[in-house]
Amino acid sequence: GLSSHGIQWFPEVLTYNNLKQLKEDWKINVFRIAMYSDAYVANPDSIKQKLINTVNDCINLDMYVIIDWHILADNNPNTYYEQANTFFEEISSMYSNNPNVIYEICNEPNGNNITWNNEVKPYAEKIIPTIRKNSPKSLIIVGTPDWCKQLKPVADNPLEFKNIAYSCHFYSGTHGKELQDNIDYALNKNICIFVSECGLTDASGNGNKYFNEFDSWINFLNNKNISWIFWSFANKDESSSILSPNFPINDSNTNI
Ligand code: IDC
Repeated sequence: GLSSHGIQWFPEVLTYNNLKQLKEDWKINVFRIAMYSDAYVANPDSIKQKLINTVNDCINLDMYVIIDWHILADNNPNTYYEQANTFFEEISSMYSNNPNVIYEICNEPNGNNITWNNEVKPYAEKIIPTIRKNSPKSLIIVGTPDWCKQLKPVADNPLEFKNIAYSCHFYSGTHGKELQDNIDYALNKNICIFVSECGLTDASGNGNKYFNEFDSWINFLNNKNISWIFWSFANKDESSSILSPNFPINDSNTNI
């Protein structure tokens, strides 16, 4: 699948026509909507409306759609816990029991003091029941510490809920065998891993592209039946964007 960039910055490319081409020509079957939590908190109504429009487009195209509460600069998922809880309460009642919709409750917890046991797991233990109350079987993806690389503490102390996947994120210019070993450690403990974001640049999202390293990552994931989503479907002038900056965003007949 593909991930949007932050929908507060690059909403124009998220049209029905573009999503339809991604499904029919690019053969993606899952689209991730990255809704930055700090942008949402600053401006909830307009960002939520853009998210809802795109979720509806994906459902109408019969794709999976991931609603990504994209924490990043806010480091700790508990920073905006109240807002996250209200958001997931509202959105899960709107899409109650819709099998297309997948919930990603915190993009990338990060920072030295943000641990699984003390911060991320307690957050998940509060948000997951909020979603489950409205939508008992929905797949929920839970972010892991250190920008979704620290899988061992999670595998040693997983959540008690069913239908949970844990996210692992890689950028092929930065991450390699050490992270793959973490995935193997988790799989050996029967932990479900979902690569809800990855890229072929370094972790900055810009600079060189590392195609060979990316290919070997995809072979590794395919061998283990792990889903992956590419960052990003945007026309920003940076190496991780798949559209060029002069992509004609206002032309509804454009072929991607
Ligand atoms: C990057 C964007 C960049 C933006 C930056 C800060 O590509 O344009 O300025 O975020 O908002 C992640 C994050 C994702 C990052 C991406 C590349 O989830 O938001 O996007 N990345 O740096 N984790 C690892 C890499």
